[in-house]
Amino acid sequence: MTVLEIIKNTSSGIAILIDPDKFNSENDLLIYLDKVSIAQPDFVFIGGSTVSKSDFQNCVRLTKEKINSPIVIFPGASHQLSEHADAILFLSLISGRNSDYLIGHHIAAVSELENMSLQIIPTSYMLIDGGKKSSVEYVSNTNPIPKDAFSIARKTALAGKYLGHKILYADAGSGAKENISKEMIKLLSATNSPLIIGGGIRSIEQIRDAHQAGANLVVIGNKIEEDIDFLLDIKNYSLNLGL
Ligand code: 1GP
Repeated sequence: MTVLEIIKNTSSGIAILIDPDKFNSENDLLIYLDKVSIAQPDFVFIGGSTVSKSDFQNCVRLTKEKINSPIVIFPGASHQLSEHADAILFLSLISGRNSDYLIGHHIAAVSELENMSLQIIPTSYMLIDGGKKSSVEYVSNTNPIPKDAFSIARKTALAGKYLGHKILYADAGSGAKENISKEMIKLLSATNSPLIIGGGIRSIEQIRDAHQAGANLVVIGNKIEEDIDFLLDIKNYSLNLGL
């Protein structure tokens, strides 16, 4: 199955986000990867708002060596590419009005992408206000959709779908104070696009709520960096779903 098909066919997926910028040394990254591999997440996402090309490529290569889960590029910019990954979320930041993040970086990535065999997944990427200014918001110089602007969020999601995007990623931003509400997830899920939810998720209850509200895949980054034992909770959650 392709990465897109796996996401479409799950209602309880978990992706662990690795931002290569968060590690001070290769050794720190290797220790982290060993721990993530034990949790056996459905996916590893790799990307960040400010990561350099060499750090990015090194991180994907090492992740491929250490972890069996499919690797999906969650790019912060056009240089975040690697042939060692399985797929790339070809993100269009449709909550914003910055042409660089709607089409500019995409064109810049083409000459490398056409020489790689990555699965390219056209993705609507929507930032929803998470209670503090996120790095993506700052770097892209865009505003998120207010957390209670349900009609705007729904219409934005549908516009992305009508443009041909195959998946919707709604993100409260890395380290968000407030994760996306169940009400918002239900509304976005009703647009019938495979749905990825992330930003500020810090508990199993929040993961369960997101899945029950209609998220196919939940992305977790900061919480694991802060509390590595959370990986065990995630593993138990996934195991218990199969019972
Ligand atoms: C951010 O959705 C991801 O783009 C993950 O956010 O690091 O807050 O889990 P956290």
